[in-house]
Amino acid sequence: MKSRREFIRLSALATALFSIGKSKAGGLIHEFNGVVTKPVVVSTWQHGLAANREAWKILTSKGQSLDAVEKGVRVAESDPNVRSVGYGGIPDRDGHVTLDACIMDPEGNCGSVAFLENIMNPVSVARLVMEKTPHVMIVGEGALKFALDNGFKKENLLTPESEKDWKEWLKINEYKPVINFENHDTIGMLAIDNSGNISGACTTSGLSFKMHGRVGDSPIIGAGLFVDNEVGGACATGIGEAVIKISGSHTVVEMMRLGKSPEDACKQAIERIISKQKNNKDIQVGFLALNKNGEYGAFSIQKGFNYAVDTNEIRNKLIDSDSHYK
Ligand code: SD4
Repeated sequence: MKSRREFIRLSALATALFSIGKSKAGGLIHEFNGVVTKPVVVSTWQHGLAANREAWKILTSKGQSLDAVEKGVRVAESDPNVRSVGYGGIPDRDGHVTLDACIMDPEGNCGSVAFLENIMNPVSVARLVMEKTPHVMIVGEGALKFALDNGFKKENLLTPESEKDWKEWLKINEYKPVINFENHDTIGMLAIDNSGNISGACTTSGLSFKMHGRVGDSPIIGAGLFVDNEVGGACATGIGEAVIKISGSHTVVEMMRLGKSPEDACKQAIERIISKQKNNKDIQVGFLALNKNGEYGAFSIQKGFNYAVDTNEIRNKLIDSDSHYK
C-alpha cells in the first residue's frame, strides 16, 4: 500500500480535480490537487486579525503550528478590549471572570482548563496540562493551583468596564444568551505550518453573565476544538450547549474525513444542530475548519459570523461566513 506522502505526491500529478484516498484510520479523504498553500492561519471573529498577525510571525519564521496557535490566541486573551476572552472578559452573574481554554497538537495530544479564575492566559495553562501531566483537563481551583505552581501570576481579570456592564446587567438580571452579543465572541484558531502540521486552540470567558460554574464547549475537546493531523481541524463559537450536544468540532473533522470541503463540513454540522435542536432560531453557532491542504471554510446558523484568514495569497482578511438563516 502507498504511504500517505506518496499518495499526496501522486495525487498532485493527477489531472482530475480531486481523487479519493484512504486515511490511516481507514476513512475516505479527498486529496485535492494543485499547490498546497502553507502556512495558513484562520481564527474566529474580528479579534482574529490581531491574533493571526502574531501566529503568522511564528509560522513564517519556520515555527510550529502549536506555538503559532498558542501565541496567537494569547493576544486576544491579554487584550482588555476583547471582552469575551481572558483579561477583561465579561464575568458570570456573580461577578467572577471564569475562563475556559484548550489546545491540540498534530500528534493528537490535547490539554484543557475550565472554570479557571485569575489567570490571564488560560491557553498556556492548557498547554502545560498537555505537556506536563498525564491528563487532558483540569478545572477550577485545581487548575488555578496548577497554574500558580507553574509560575503563572494571579491577577484580577475584572476590568472596570466589565464590572460596570455586570452591574448594569444586575439591574435587569435576565438570563438570556443573546445572538452575536456585541464583543462576546470566543476565539478559536487553526493553523497549518510549513511542515504541513495542524494545531488548534480555543479560549473564552464563556457566555456573558452565565451561572457560576457553567462551562461551555470551548474547553471540551471534540466540541469547541478538534484536530486530526491526517485530515484537518475545526473550532466553534456561539452557544456552547448546542455545540456540545453534537460534539460539533469532531463532527466537522469527521465530515472532512469523509470528503467534504471545510465549508461543507461546517454546514453539515450546523444542519445537524438545526435538525435536532428545536431552539435553533434563537441561537447562534459558527464552525470554522481548515483541512490538510490548507483549505478553509466556515458556516453558521445565523448571519453575522466572520473569521480572519492569513495566507500568502490572502493577507489577513476578515471573511463573512455563509449561514443557514439568511
Ligand atoms: C461558550 N462557545 O462558552 C462559548 C461562547 C462563545 O461566542 O463562543 N461566544 O458557550
